[in-house]
Amino acid sequence: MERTLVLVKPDGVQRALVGEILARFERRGLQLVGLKLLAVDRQLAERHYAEHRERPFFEAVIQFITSSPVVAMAWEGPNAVGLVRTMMGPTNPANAPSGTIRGDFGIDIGQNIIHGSDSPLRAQEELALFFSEAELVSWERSGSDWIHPV
Ligand code: 3AN
Repeated sequence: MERTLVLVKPDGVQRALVGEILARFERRGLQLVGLKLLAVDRQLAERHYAEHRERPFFEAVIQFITSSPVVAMAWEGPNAVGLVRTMMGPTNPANAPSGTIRGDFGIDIGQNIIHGSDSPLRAQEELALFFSEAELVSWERSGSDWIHPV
């Protein structure tokens, strides 16, 4: 069982795509274990995007993620990290197939609607950045055995 962090970025929140995105993961069979709306400050943004510090687009992604609220979600399930990445589609929405979140809703690489952790290790680190332990809730969902072996 894995957990992963999803952020609906400022463009996704402003475009009222939160419900649509949440519903896709919920319907797929992932289980919601954390959820909040927050304004990301510069310090949190820099920690989240630390691996991109030397890239030319670093300042642009910091400006963007701090420009308007985001919705942070923690999802749990078998292979949750990979499943979310597949459902998101590639980083550049221009290359994203229809049926993926970026392929259905995006055009621009800078405004690509959603973030999902790219490995189980990063997921643990990113979940700790956005949620306290108390905000991540372990709960038994009735009917999980109709989605995957429990
Ligand atoms: P992903 O979000 O698919 O894991 P990353 O981690 O490579 O992609 O990039 C982080 C964010 O930085 C992306 N979501 C995107 O908004 C932005 N980004 C990545 N590459 C570029 C680029 N070449 N130009 C502008 N923004 C970029």
